[in-house]
Amino acid sequence: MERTATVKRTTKETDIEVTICLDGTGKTDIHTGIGFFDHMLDGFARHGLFDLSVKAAGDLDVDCHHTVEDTGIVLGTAIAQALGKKEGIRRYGHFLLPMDETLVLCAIDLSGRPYLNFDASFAAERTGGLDTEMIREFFYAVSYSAMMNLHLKVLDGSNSHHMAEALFKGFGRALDMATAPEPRIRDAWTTKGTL
Ligand SMILES: [Mn+2]
Repeated sequence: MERTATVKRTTKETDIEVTICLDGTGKTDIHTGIGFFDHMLDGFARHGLFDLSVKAAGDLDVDCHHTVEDTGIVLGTAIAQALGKKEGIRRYGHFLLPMDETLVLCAIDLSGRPYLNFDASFAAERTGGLDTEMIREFFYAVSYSAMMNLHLKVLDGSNSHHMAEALFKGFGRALDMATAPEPRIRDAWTTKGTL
């Protein structure tokens, strides 16, 4: 059975709908109104082999803040719903993603205890229509709403586009590993009995 979820969230600032299938092939349909953010979410889904649809209409006349943060909340919620009880999965995932001069580390524990360790500083204030300071806010929102432990570190890098893209792709790869089925176990992989 495919693990999939659709989550809709509407506030005075944004109107967002996300559908994710964790057992997909990397098919995407992403429209946030921020071209660079679409490019990032596309890289995340393609490299995680998730099918991902994102429709976000936000107050971009203010700035990109609400749209990016709220998309993170809805995506994280959809990931949590698609995972359900997290039975029979690997739980931990990690990846080292190189992109030209950039090297990014991502490590994940689908522990049920949200935590973000984000270590990246961008030379550019903006990549396309995305304020680079929003990249941390996005991952913070995802980690808390999906209740995952998420470590993201740019170990090396100078080009902000590469750094951002490597973070999203590395996150996709690591999440694919963490959500992958582990046929040797039937329950959640923990000594506590539940995640
Ligand atoms: Mn690119």
